[in-house]
Amino acid sequence: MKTFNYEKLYGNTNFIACKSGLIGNIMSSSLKTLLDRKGPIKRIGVVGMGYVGIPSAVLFADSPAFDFVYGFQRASKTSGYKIDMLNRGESPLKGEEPGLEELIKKVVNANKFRCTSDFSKISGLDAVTIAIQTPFKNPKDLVPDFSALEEGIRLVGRNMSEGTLVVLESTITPGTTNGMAKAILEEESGMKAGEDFALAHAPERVMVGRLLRNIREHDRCVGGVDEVSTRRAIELYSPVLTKGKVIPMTATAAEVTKTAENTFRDLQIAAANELALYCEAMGVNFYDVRAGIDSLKGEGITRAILWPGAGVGGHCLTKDTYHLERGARMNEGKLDYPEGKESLFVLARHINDFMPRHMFNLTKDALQSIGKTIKGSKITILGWAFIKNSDDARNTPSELYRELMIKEGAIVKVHDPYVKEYPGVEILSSFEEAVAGSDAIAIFTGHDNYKKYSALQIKELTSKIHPAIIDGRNIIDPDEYINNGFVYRGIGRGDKNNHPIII
Ligand code: SAJ
Repeated sequence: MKTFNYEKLYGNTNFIACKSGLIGNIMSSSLKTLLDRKGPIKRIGVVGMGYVGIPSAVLFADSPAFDFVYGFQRASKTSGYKIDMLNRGESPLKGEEPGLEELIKKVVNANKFRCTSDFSKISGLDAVTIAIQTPFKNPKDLVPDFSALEEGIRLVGRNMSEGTLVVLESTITPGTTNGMAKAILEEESGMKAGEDFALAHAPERVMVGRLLRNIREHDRCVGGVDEVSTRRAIELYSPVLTKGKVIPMTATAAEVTKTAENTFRDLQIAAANELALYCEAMGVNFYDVRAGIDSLKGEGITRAILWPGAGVGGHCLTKDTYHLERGARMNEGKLDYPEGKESLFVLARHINDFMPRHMFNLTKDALQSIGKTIKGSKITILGWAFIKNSDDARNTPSELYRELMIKEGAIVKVHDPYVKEYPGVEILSSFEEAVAGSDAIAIFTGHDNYKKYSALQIKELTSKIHPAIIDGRNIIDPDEYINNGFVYRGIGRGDKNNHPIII
């Protein structure tokens, strides 16, 4: 683990310079003096006990560089249960999260971590990070729902002390740290950012299923509203990084970096989805084409073709494009862009949002090929989580498909091995019960569990002569199913989607 040289960081002004040389505005001496007097960060608060806040808090708590960590969670009906669970050393996150439960137990037993809903405990802490969801109320008009974030920032501002470092880890519209966040903290605390307290943005880069590893091993972009804030934030994150390194920049550059990296990923997925749709139309196998394109290597040629699928879900890719768009459009006057042309990034969102509807069209086509309609058919959705082997169902692509099916008069059953409950949807944990009597099965999530079932086993459960199977994650072998009398459809499988039905 990296040791932290406090003197070296503060003593030497050109310790770290990013390409632009800017790591925030000029170094304000008053804040530097204040922090020098305060000394190194020892007591930390993490606001928001979710997929980002919980692993961050226990990693801070597990670091010998820090003395104690509070996890702050509102005692709300939906999330209050997490407080007692965490203080019992249990993880409220149900998916596969290697090492997380053990680490929670360790830091709770060592009295280095405690979860509380008493936000007054923020006073006297040296640093507070905020990891609260930042969804979009209405992507079309680029209106974010910052209500939860704003409330969190207000609670921090109301309770923080002089010299506290506040770090926003949530993904936010570029300009928010220097804008809304700074204004609220100054209003609530009566203090000034960059003089009486430090303020920075250090966006999270975690993926469910590898939360701890991602925080330790991914590089961390850290951007303060001024140079002292950036350095204080570097002091906070350096001790928890193992392979990752800190990348200092300005707060706005960090906001753009985060929103852009997710926007680019979404764009790459949209390109794969569009190519898959084209491959279906032209009767070829996307995966052959992908392997072909991927074979062009060397001379610095990289071909990062991602994977098509039943849709893009989660709390990140489904909204970060709109944060980036909003950041740019808030500078409309300075933006030079082709007249009347839609943003490439937003178009990518539309293509990825179309994929559950494409799954619906494939199901309709498959049933029609055996003289059935969606109306009255029994449809099974395999996978409600947005990503495999996880219980995370935020913005799951399965939801639109289910709605379209119900609207068309189908009887829909949903199965997921990890997601236990979801507002308004009955999630079955018995695979057999979910598939029994089904006319069509749509694979929405590539859970490893599903790979253990054979075509014959599934056919028996459906007790249909020609059940339909729609593979939205390319996890089954089309020939195994076709040869067992299934009607097969797969995203990107133009080579198989018009197969003759084997009697
Ligand atoms: N997906 C595809 N095809 C692909 C990859 C993903 O259809 O080739 C779908 C997935 O099935 C899922 C969705 O996209 O429904 C998102 O998947 P993801 O693998 O991007 O998972 P996230 O959203 O949890 O993680 C992303 C990551 N961002 C980048 O890699 C740039 C992660 O590093 C971020 O920390 C995370 O967003 C976040 O929290 O912002």
